[in-house]
Amino acid sequence: MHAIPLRRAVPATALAAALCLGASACTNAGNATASGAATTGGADTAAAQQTVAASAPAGAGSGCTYQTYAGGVPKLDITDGRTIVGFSQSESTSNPFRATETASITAQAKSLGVKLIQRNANADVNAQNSQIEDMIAQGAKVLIVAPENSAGLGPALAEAKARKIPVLTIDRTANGTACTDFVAFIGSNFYGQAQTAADDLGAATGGKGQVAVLSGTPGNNVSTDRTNGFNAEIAAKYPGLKVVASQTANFDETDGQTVMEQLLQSHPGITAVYAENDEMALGAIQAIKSAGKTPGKDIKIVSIDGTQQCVQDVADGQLVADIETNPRFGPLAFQSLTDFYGGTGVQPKVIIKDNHFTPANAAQALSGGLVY
Ligand code: GZL
Repeated sequence: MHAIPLRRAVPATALAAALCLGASACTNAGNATASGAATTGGADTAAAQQTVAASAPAGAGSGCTYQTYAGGVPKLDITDGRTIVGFSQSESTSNPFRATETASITAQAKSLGVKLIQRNANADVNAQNSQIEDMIAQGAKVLIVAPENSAGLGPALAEAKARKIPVLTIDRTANGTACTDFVAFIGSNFYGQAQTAADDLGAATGGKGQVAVLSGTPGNNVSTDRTNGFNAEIAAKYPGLKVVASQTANFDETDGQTVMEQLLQSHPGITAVYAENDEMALGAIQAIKSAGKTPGKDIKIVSIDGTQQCVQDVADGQLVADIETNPRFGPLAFQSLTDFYGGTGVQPKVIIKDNHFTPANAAQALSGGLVY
């Protein structure tokens, strides 16, 4: 097995340090914290300089290994060029988050000599089940899965478990128990992202106004945490900010524009928007402009993902801030699998670090190659 090189973390640059979310020292995006850590982010360097933290700091307790997972599974060398690893992507790569996520997994697999097969479920959970079962039939012995939603993958997870095929979930969680139904979860701190979004909107509005929430696809932990975290922070700190409407736009740009048009008609007093992802924020911006209003002036908008167009919109003043959802799971996912088979073990919840793009750093982040 080729050990995945654990390069020394590149010291955070001044810019990278300025991008950090949360109080913790910020290092490179591929870095992670063990389960439970409150970190909601940290600086990133350009993806090319991705570093990978060990799966958990020493002393974080023994993690999940091939000996302890689901009663024990065969020890494999995933870099032998013969062992097949299957990657199940949930949504279309038309979304830059998905495109970057898929590219990161694919690139890391290639760099390690991993034989990777992959499928894309286009946001259809039934398709994701059958595609996972198909990859198992094609010979996949390990699975990396970005679940479409938290429930619904029972059949695929059950088949994988019955065949002693470990499943590593990234990006969203699947219902079940770590180290029993899946190895672990690697993803952002979505609740913390939402709290930061609420604080950004509170600052931009002076804590007053009428807020419309464009929520993500129902039925997954990302939408749930981003809604709950935002509402809790608003209630605790900004009594003058009233959520007058909250409606799903399914993480989709077209739906975001349609829903925003409807909300502007039903709530003409809207002065702020919280979009739970950038695709919906882009749609909302179009709707606001079509209504003859100016984003950033008449209506303050905050969003989550940190994609190129929206970070540019932050730099241009159309968005008040954009919290990154770091999709660069490749190094961390394969490091976790190395730890799983190598005996170090993988913690149940590994939080990837996200950046925080504001008017103070957006332009520099774009020119510094920190935005996907
Ligand atoms: C977050 C991911 C979300 C992104 C959206 O990890 O599941 O799904 O924030 C995407 O852009 O649709």
